[in-house]
Amino acid sequence: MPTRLKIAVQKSGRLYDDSLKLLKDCGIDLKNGINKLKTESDNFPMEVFFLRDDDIPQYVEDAVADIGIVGENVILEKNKKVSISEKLGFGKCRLSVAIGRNESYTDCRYLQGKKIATTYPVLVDRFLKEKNIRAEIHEISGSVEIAPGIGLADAIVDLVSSGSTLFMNGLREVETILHSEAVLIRHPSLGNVQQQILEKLLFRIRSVRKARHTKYILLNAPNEKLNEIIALLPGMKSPTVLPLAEPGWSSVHSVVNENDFWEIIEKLKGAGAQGILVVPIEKMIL
Ligand code: PRT
Ligand code: ZN
Repeated sequence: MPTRLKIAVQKSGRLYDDSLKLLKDCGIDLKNGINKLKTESDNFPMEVFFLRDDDIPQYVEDAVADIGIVGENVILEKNKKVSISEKLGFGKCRLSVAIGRNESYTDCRYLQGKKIATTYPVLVDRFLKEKNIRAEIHEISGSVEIAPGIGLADAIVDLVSSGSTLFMNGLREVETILHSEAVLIRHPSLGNVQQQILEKLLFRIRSVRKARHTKYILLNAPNEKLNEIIALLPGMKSPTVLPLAEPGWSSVHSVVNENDFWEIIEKLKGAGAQGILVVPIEKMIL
């Protein structure tokens, strides 16, 4: 069997859907086998292992998997010998300190001598040392948010995304220890073939991610306004300009960044652009 790049992804949970979607958007089709532990691709030299997220760093360190997709929070907590190849832009969250909603809080000295419940003892310990605070870390394996309510701890450190879990448990966020998102990790020394497959994969991931943030824009412009309109459009190089059947008018095509999008549209309309169409881009190869 030809060499395949072995990737570990979460078998279920918050990163599962986005991890598989990323592979799909990269044009990698996976066999829908009954085997839920692993599968492979027919059209890309890749084998996929489905694992618990906490185990992924160890599997990659041990080279059982060559690469993996996991939250940066897990990598930083576990301290394994793996390197981060690429941030992936999904699974975004923050690791935060939370205390009872009615407690008064001015700064992190509040935590001095307190009991903190968390599933992230390493990151909490590092944070406390940086801030010169002595506190007791109480490691628990889940449902951290209930610890203050049952008298197990004075504060917690946990992952937060919308904040609703904290809110529902009468807690409020007072410090952010780190921001995290899903990352692609790799074994530090891959074989030549695996390295080449990884580079292909990274090229595709970057093209897909770039396209997600970019839109293709088409508009009609009166020729006397073309220079002004073109100046508003950054594009990859310069915009494409095609004559319309109607004399004195041109069609202008370009790409715009999602972040600048509304501002540019308003300016384009102000400059006389008409019939503006905005369409998603599937892949963007630079
Ligand atoms: O079974 P397995 O061990 O694989 O999964 P798991 O239960 O350990 O992990 P999972 O699926 O919950 O999370 C996987 C990864 O998703 C984490 O390591 C983070 O990198 C990322 N992520 C993003 C989150 C969240 N957002 C998140 N909100 N992980 C957990 N949460 C939890 C948090 O612990 C808290 O209980 O969601 C709750 C808070 O959410 P909000 O929206 O109420 O603030
Ligand atoms: Zn887990």
